[in-house]
Amino acid sequence: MVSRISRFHGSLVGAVVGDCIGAVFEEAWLPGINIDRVLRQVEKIEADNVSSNSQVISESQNEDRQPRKIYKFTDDTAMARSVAASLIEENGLNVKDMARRFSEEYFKEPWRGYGGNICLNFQALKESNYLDPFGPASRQFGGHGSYGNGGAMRIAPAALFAFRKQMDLQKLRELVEPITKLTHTHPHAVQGAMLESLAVNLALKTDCLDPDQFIDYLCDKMKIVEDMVEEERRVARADNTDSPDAKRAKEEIDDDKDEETDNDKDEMRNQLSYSEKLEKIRTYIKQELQPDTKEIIEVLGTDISALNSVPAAVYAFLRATKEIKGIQDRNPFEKTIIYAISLGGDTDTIATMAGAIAGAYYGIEEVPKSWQEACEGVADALQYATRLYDLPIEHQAMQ
Ligand code: F2R
Ligand code: MG
Ligand code: MG
Ligand code: MG
Repeated sequence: MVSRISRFHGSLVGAVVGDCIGAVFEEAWLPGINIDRVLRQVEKIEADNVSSNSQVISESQNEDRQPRKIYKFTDDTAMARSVAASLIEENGLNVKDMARRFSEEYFKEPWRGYGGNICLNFQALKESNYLDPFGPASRQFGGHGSYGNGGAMRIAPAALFAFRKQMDLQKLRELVEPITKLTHTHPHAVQGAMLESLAVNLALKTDCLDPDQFIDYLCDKMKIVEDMVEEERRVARADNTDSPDAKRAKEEIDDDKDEETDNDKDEMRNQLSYSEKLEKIRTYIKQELQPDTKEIIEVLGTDISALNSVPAAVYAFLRATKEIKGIQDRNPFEKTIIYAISLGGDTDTIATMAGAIAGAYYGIEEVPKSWQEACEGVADALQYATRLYDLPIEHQAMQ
């Protein structure tokens, strides 16, 4: 059986290697990548590592040796590190502290490949001295908030924290929702972060993976989450109409937003919800012949939106339990990352989310040493995982 500490290490390191290796392909935004191409990249990382290790042995004899290439992490890992550091230092959620860490990290290294709009958020947070940590995000996109996957891509440390504190679904939501809403207030972004955190949390406590049961659990929880988020929206709308001033202000905003709101509704009507996509995944996993990449991209999605990327990450983890042509000699963790990247689109983010789930199940022993040595940020991820694991346990039964 894989130890819990190995799973904590595996999850955070799995996320880092998914980000670093996936980032090699992200900028191309390809609609599916031939698995042999991804495999060649991985083999290059492994070969570089072997030759660099033999060079270390002969260091004194060969001073001209090439330094080994280090694969840089991107915004996905930069933000996950802030989530981990804040939860550890505060032994809980302090939204102002986390907002400050996100923003300071961005201004220190703005070149990490952040999303187009999130940068405006960091600027506004800094200018307001973090006094209204949810304000800037809630005003983005005409008040709809960002539906990007930036909330889900960074949430793995919160899933580990929730596991350590034995949180139930409600407590998990009270943790994940505000962490997400510091930058992403759109319901799809919040629900996506919930799905990713539920998947990591479940992987941590699963000893013998049954894909159908894994989907069952996620589907049940996501139906509850989807209802909760919808109900909250209805209540917020009703509350907004209380005072005459609020009524007038709301009418003005509504006039501005009428067209956009209709577009938004149309878009939501045309998309499958998370629980509907999970049902699709269930069907795929059960069938003998797995669907081709084209169908996965069309049905689950592989773009920068949360709704069109978190389900693909869950699928990649479960798909790796099956035969995948061309990479059958790889262990299931490696298969998860290689397959996730082969889906194309937002490769670093889908691979980071899939890596966090796979690492939480298979443990650190399954993450190749050569990948760990080639990816920037692995040593820090190991430390964050140890510190999260060492936090005091609180007793709130997991449901
Ligand atoms: N952005 C990238 N990669 C692009 C490469 C960057 C390049 N190196 C460069 O410097 O130019 N990757 C990262 O972004 C994704 C996560 O994005 P996040 O944090 O969700 O960002 P944001 O800005 O909130 O949303 C992304 C875009 O989605 C559209 N969008 C979001 N909500 C919308 C809404 N309600 N209505 C309309 N559009 C909406 C916007 O175009 C946003 O800019 C990850 O892939 C990460 O790796
Ligand atoms: Mg990125
Ligand atoms: Mg982001
Ligand atoms: Mg990305």
